[in-house]
Amino acid sequence: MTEAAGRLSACRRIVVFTGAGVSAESGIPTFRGEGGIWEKYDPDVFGNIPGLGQVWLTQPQRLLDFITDALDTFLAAQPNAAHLVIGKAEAAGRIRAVVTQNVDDLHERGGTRTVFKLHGDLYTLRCLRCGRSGPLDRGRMERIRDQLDGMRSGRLAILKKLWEIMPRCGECEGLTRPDVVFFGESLPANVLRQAEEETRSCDAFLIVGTSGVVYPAALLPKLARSRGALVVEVNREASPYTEMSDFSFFGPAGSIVPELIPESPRPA
Ligand code: BJW
Ligand code: ZN
Repeated sequence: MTEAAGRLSACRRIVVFTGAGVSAESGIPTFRGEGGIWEKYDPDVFGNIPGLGQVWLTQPQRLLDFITDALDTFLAAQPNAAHLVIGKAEAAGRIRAVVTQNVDDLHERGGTRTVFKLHGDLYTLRCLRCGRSGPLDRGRMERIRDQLDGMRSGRLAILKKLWEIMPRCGECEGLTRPDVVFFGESLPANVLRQAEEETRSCDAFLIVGTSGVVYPAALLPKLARSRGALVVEVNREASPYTEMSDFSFFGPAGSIVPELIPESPRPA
């Protein structure tokens, strides 16, 4: 650990690449593995738009449960020690950017300013009619959650309620959807391009809490490696990146990341 922290402290352009594991200690479950979201909600159904549309029509109660679970979880989550120390290291000029697959706002709330969100943002809505984007603020999320709470009154009533509470576009009143990237959808091209640029030019690439199985995001560590960056991995368990990493640390991100990038500024 001391050696990896020492090597990182000499780096001036660190890119941090994160997945669901960095937010696990904030109370947001990961997708895969024990206790993951997909133990409860089948990714073949809940991981893509056609699947979600089908659930809406045939099992609206399941969709209601999915939305309620998501709102409860995201509204309660707070940045943990990993998000906070990453934000402080960026402010101290040690980290260039965070590239995240997460749709939560915990890096931003942890103080990081440059966050490239490869899989979109749960707190942004996109209009299905005119394409404009707008914020989904926490107050609005709370109101939706309260409207859904305790609603168990038959399929048609649930369908009607879901239709009523779906947020509308402020410009054209069209239906909106969360600006999140589901399977089969393209990643935001400009975000991916900037993430690749940062990755190509970084001197260290710190991977935190991702299973590394979802593409094209999964290619970034390989890009960093091919450009000669120091690659350090933090995960609860071995991943596809373990073999190619210079250092791998297995344990909770909230304990390990603060040890790897301690708050004291790097030597000039
Ligand atoms: C801890 C910890 C702690 C736990 N501390 N660590 C065949 C081959 C290759 C590619 C494809 C293929 N078939 C289809 C594709 C493309 C597809 C893909 O990659 N699929 C693979 C799964 C096979 N990709 C796409 O579709 C992407 N788009 C695309 O490619 O566009 C072009 C295209 C268009 C049309 C057709 C084909 C291509 C889009 C990907 C979108 C991903 N979206 C999701 C959310 C879905 C919405 C929802 O259901 O809510 O994004 S999927 C999900 O996985 C989420 C995550 O961002 C992403 C990555 O997961 P992550 O973050 O790694 O989490 P986990 O749970 O997997 O892992 C957590 C890790 O943390 C674990 O390792 C733990 O050990 C660790 N951990 N606690 C430290 N405390
Ligand atoms: Zn609109």
